Amino acid sequence: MAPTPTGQLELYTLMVRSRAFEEAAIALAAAGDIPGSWLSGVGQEGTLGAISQLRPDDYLTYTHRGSYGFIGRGSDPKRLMAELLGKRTGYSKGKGGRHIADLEHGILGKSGTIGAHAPLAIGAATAVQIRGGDQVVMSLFGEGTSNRGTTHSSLVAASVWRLPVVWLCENNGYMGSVPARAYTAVTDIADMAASYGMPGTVVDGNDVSAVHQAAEDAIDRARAGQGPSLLELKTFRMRAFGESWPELRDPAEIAAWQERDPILLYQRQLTASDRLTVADVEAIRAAAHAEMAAAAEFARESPFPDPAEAFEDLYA
Ligand SMILES: Cc1ncc(C[n+]2csc(CCOP(=O)(O)OP(=O)(O)O)c2C)c(N)n1
Repeated sequence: MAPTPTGQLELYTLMVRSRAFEEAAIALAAAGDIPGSWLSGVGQEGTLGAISQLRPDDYLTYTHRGSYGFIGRGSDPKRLMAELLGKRTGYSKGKGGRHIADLEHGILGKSGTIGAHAPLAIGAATAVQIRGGDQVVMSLFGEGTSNRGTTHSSLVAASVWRLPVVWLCENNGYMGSVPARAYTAVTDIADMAASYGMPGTVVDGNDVSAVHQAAEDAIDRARAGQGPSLLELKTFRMRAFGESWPELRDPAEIAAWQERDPILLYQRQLTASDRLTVADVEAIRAAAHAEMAAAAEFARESPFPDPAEAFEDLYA
């Protein structure tokens, strides 16, 4: 079922706010304010069609890329940005950097070791099952990460134990600058679902309405105790692998995907059906940029943690 008119505007606004966060983070990275490299999610905001449907008490395990998962769950952009800059006011008190967890919004971590978060989804889903709840765990991974052993084992476990997991593979076609055909023998990761014994669906990841529809079915199925599903969202990242990395992909390919920018596509859909006016677009964009500029300012002005805090919050 398509979102209501209000839901459509909310979804569009989430996409624009996510993009504005990304752009603010890119500027901070260029200024040298973000330690390490920022791995931008620009171009992959169509995934919000799935994430935005989670209930507040559901769980999300997230990849290394971008911020839209957090914005989609309602995380505070100020605390997110502060964490990226390693500041004490950040979600992990400045000790996680871009590997953020926001437990208040059910985000169990942003993977540092790729594929390491898939078993976390199994843990959370098993807890839901033992408690007899109806929460859903959504777990994102890239097509490169689909080849990790932890990902395979987790998909098998989810299926065998009929766990309420929605696996979302964001297939952006590249791992670093290496095209997927060089490291994956199948064209569609969704084809692998048959071997795990769960439904697998290929979705146009840049068409947020299509993502919404496919995710709704998978979420319903998981919530009803019918087990996991695998959705493969075909998409593209518009930035290089990381902000400190060179862009080695074909400029013509990047330009072609620019035409299929998920925000632009949705904007066209909504304006064509009179859900959105040009004035709305401008107002939503201006508000998003002001919000993220304030988040960047907050992050810049926040203090670094005290060195003495380095040994706090450790698990031993
Ligand atoms: C176990 C492990 N190996 C390698 C890396 C380095 N690494 C970080 S992101 C990444 C690429 C992952 O590709 P994909 O899953 O397709 O996601 P994308 O970056 O395309 O969004 C790699 C190899 C890592 N973090 N962990």
